[in-house]
Amino acid sequence: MTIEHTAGGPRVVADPYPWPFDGALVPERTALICIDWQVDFCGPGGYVDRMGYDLKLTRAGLAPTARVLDAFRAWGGTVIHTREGHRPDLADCPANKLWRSKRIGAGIGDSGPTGRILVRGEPGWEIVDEVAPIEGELVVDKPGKGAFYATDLDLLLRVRGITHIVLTGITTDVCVHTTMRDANDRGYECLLLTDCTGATDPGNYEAALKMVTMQGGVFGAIAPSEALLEVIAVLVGSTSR
Ligand code: C5J
Repeated sequence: MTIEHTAGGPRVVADPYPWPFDGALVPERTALICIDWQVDFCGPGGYVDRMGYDLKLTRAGLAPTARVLDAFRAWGGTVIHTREGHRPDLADCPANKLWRSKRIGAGIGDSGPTGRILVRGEPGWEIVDEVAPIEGELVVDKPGKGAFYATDLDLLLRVRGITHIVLTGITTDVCVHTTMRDANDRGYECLLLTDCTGATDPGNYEAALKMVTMQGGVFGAIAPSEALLEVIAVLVGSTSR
């Protein structure tokens, strides 16, 4: 993999353009957002498992994401984790979301091997150990698919002066995409790491990645994590000299 060196700084070799557009990749203005790496989406007995989908697909991005987390933490960028879930009384769960989940056999609030499905505080709602938050990292709880809806995520980013966002998480076509689209509309420069995300359907995964790259990068860009790690290694090296 080669790095794209420009006057603004090294850029990630990404599709459809070297990321970020302005070459300004600095830890003070960059956040890694890890979306919904919860037992409910990638653990046995959780929501996705109960719906009958293949957990291998949603777990595939765990090891690469753990490597990116290590590098990001060492570099000094902001790390934010999100969790999808509802209040125990389900007061924040729309009736149609509840109805659909019951219809597919994984009713939100129903009890199962990992506690009550998609309910805050239950074992299934926790982030899995491989990519768990560490002391000082921000965790955003969200009732919907997008991480900006009904949360303080935008405020957290703006208070810190974040302008660039790297996304990992599950599922690519649902919560990751909704969050990336919304972040893009708000002016954040986004990169989705292709091996650090997964969907419940391989076709949807591929389509979701392709959608990002249309129109010259309609929602930002995509790249394998290795491409980002190479750039971070250069940036870390240049500041420690
Ligand atoms: C879904 C999510 N797929 N985290 N949630 O319902 O993508």
